[in-house]
Amino acid sequence: GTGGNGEEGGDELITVGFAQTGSESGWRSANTESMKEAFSKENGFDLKFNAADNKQEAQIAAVRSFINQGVDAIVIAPITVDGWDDVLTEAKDAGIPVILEDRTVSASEDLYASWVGLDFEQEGKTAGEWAVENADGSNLVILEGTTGSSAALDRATGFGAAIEGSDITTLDSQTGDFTRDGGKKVMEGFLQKYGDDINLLFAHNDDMGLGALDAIKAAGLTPGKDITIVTIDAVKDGMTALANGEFNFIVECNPLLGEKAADLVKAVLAGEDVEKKTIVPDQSFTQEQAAEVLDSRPY
Ligand code: GYE
Repeated sequence: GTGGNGEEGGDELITVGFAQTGSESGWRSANTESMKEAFSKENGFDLKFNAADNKQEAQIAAVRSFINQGVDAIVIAPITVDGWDDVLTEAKDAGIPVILEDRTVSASEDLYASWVGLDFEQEGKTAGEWAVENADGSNLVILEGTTGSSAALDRATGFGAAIEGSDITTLDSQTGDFTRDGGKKVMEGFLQKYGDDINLLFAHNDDMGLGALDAIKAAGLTPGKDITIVTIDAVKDGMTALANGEFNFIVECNPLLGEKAADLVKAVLAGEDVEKKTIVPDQSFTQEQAAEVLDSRPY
């Protein structure tokens, strides 16, 4: 309006609905923060944020509500790979482009404009290769991420391929839902069942590994010594445990995807051709490397 509302470019803000998984982990907090920062008013966005508490139906309902509100674009961090065809088709029919961030879906590529995320299979492979090199002959238990999520499925695939043919014996593998609490409870069960036969733990994320530390200590065992621990994410608390010698190896998973996602939304709305897939590179850390970089980690 001519009177002005004091809000610079207020009329031209791009309305974006972001359907986040929930708030299950340190990685997720860092990802949410990165998204909120990138989709800020200063950057030209009006962000509608929803976190679905890791419930697929709630996340689909949030996307449907964004469609009904007529947002300009929708960003989804899909909890599970399956179940997206209907609502993505509804978005497409409504002419609302969808950008995926973080995890992938099994739905046809025609149903979304672009995806930015990580190579979860490679993360699992890197973790598995380290385990074979440094803990061959061990008895392994695995804390899996959320069942049906691409992060859990692909990490399991990569890790499994890397340890195939080694002398690592998998005693058990169960989901801890990517949470500290889940990791703690499942690890307690593993320790009750297998006792000190367990000498290797692979957790699909830092938080489950951190929860498992409590269970391991309560069982009178020393994490990082009696049980070698490999995790994925490299968030602050995980890196602290690694630098302290309680974890043995972490494969990084970069949560700072906001800027790239915001660029993709702008490009797609401007009618530009964009890459269907953007993979953000990850590194990995030993205990020594964690101690060196700990202070400079941004999350
Ligand atoms: O590793 C885990 C989070 O999808 C990459 O989800 C993400 C995973 C991450 O809960 O901590």
